[in-house]
Formats: sequence, structure tokens, C-alpha cells
Amino acid sequence: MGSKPVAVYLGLGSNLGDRQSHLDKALELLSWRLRIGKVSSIYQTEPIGNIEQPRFLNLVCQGYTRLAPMELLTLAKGIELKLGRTPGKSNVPRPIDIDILFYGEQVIETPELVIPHPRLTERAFVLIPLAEIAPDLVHPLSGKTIKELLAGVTEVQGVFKWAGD
Ligand code: PH2
Ligand code: MG
Ligand code: MG
Repeated sequence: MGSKPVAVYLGLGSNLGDRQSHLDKALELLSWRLRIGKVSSIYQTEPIGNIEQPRFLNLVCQGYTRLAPMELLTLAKGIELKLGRTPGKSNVPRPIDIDILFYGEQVIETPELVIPHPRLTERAFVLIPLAEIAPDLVHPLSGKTIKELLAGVTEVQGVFKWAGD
């Protein structure tokens, strides 16, 4: 246990059932194994990809962990299952999706795990909450800050701070 904790960023999304409660529960379960630092506001967001599905609630959080990347992925998948997600299908409504956005400054490309998350640079529903908690964080592949990446996204509609139903 000599190693220093690594700063990680996670993206959470829910568009099935009690969305806020799923986000709250996921953060609580994560906090058992991760020291949670900053948490963004919750945003209600129009679905990207399969647009024939309900709107999402999205947030981004930062944490510190000594878990290795694959251990963190296993933790995230375990919490998704615990909160009722059916594994396998992508882009269908889900009670919770937990994506690893950054793991320190590491770049990882394995069949199971790609970090930084490959689609984060084009997704306003990730970049807007991320810019709230880490505007100056540098994306290790592009060398750009979150603020700069967000300025480069043309499609920023459909992301609204959420004040509850
Ligand atoms: N997640 C996806 C696909 N599309 N759209 C929004 N607005 N929010 C998401 O979290 C989201 C999505 C795949 O994980
Ligand atoms: Mg996702
Ligand atoms: Mg996912």
C-alpha cells in the first residue's frame, strides 16, 4: 500500500426509473471503495446516439483511489448490476451507467477498457459537468484542457442544470 492514490473522474448517467435515486445510490456505493472528491451538479440531458429513449440525468465526479484501473472497472460494473442494469446491451435505457473518464494521466487501450473515455471529447453531457469541477484538467491525448475541449464542441444543446422533478 505504498502507492499514492490516483485522481480519477467518473461519468454517471441514468435514464430509467428513479434517476436521481440511482445517481445517489451509485455515489454512495462508490464511496465505500473510493474517496469521493468533487461532484458536479446534476444535468438533465437529451439522449445522444439512440435518441428514442428517455432523457438522462448525468453528473461527473472526481475521486481518489488505490484501485488499479481494471479493479475500478469491476467496481463500476458491480454497482451497475446491483442497481439493476442488464449487462450486454449498449445504448438502451439503464438505471445507471458508470464510465471511467480519466484515471490519473494514464492512457489505457485494452479490449476491456479504454481510458480516457474515447467519446468524452465530443459529449457535452460529459464536458459541461466536467468543466464545472475540473475546467483546467488536461486531456492526456489531446493536450487540451476540459475548457478548451468544451469550446470546440458545436452541439451543446440539450444539457440543462436540473433542479428536480
Ligand atoms: N450515455 C450513452 C449514450 N447516450 N446520452 C446522454 N444524454 N447521456 C448519457 O449518459 C448517454 C447518452 C451511452 O452510455
Ligand atoms: Mg456511457
Ligand atoms: Mg458505460
